[in-house]
Amino acid sequence: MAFFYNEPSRTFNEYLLIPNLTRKDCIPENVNLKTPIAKFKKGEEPSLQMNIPIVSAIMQAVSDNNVAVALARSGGLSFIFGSQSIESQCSMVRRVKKYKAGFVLSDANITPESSLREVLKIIERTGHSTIAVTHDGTPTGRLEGILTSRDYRLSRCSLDEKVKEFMTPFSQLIYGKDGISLKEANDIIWENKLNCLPIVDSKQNLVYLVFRKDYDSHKENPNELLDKNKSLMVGAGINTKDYKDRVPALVEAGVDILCIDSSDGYTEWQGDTLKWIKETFNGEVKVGGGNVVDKEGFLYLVECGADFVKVGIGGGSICITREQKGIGRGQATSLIEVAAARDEYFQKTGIYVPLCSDGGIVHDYHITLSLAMGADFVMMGRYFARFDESPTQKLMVGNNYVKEYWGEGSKRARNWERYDLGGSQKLSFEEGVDSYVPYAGKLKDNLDITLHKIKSTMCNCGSTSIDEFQRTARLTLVSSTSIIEGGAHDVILKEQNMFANG
Ligand code: RVP
Repeated sequence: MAFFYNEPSRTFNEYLLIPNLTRKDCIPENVNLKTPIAKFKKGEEPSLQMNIPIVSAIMQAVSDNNVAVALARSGGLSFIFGSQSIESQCSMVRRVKKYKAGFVLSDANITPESSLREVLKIIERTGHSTIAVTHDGTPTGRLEGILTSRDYRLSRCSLDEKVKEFMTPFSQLIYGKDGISLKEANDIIWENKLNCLPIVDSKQNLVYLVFRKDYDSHKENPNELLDKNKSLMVGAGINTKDYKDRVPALVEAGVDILCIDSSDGYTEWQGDTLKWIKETFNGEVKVGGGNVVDKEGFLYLVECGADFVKVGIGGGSICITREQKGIGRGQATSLIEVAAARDEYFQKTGIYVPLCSDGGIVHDYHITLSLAMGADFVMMGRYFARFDESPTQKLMVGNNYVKEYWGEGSKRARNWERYDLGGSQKLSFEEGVDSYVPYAGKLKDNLDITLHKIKSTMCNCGSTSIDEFQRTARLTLVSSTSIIEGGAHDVILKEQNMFANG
């Protein structure tokens, strides 16, 4: 006979926190949200930590290099989506690793032999009017010159004219040397009335461009998540098919941590992938596994070498796995069971394996609940898809701005590997939807509010660190009628903001 769980599985909405004594030192400014992201031994400092307990989802509509930069600058980490070619995923990772505030990798580039016609196409594609002319047309090739709209007159020039005939050549350019500070670059820009300063290395290869406007908007960010070379940290999603090619390329590109991206991680394919990575890189490359929803799945992945374990099946906002296949479990119940298994494993072995709660975060307080239930960090897709930095289009629907957001298992992403269970049969069906989410502005502005709410709740519960919070939090189940009591009720609201959540 099949096994039956006695209790129904539950979601975050069914729980609330009970305040503990708030000491006078429990104020949001004193709350430290540092959290481990890879396993470590009892008593040792975690080898990899984040400054906030938040990562962005391994999804085309969420985690490209722009979100990765914005999130790492706020202390978290993105896992760049894996449902793209190895080359383009590595190029996104490189862009994050090379990022320096105010210094940008040129993304409009051309060769000296190209024509004005091709220049116009690049301007249309990128929206940039400053174009770097490099010997091979790459962002880091030998710099031959710079092109701006001041260099040609469309009414006079032939579209066949070659770039080298009208560009400003390197010999006439003012440039900065690699290693120069942003302040020094900005001084050169102002002294010479420039809009853009190219930065080159000792071999005249282009390294960065510095634009006047970037310095103006540059703000210090004390929470930035940096590696030992002071580059921003970034993760990447991988699959269990092409990992022998993808992982070495990502490591070469400088990735800090990997995560196997699968809706069901309790598989031998995932076990093989973890073991191969651990053996091939002598345990030095960090990799998470998942997703799982129970003790068995957790232990399996940890024994195969996972550095962290991702929890959750079917709770994602765009996910229809539960409807399509009938597998999954309420996110809160999954997390509570896996966290208990993790704590037991820690008692037994002295090794602490961080947990990531993935999917289904609708309100900010769900993040706080996840931490109280034992997660060390959360992964969110919908949350980040709403921001300026996410890779998708902003559109006007009705009277509201929205952004597109689609699941990795939707026809649009076609990331069938995430759901594939091996074998030669190639029939695929959708496990995700294509949708809109309300546009919400800049990542940092929203994240600052979210973090403030988390810190405030932790203060109510008498905690100034995640570790303390996990040990001392008290949670209660709520009845369906008390859920109604929790919202505004029995009043006529003056303003109905349909898009308020986050
Ligand atoms: P959410 O934050 O609720 O939007 O959920 C994001 C999570 O949903 C991802 O991290 C992933 O685990 C899951 N996902 C992504 N695509 C799909 C799908 O198409 N079913 N599900």
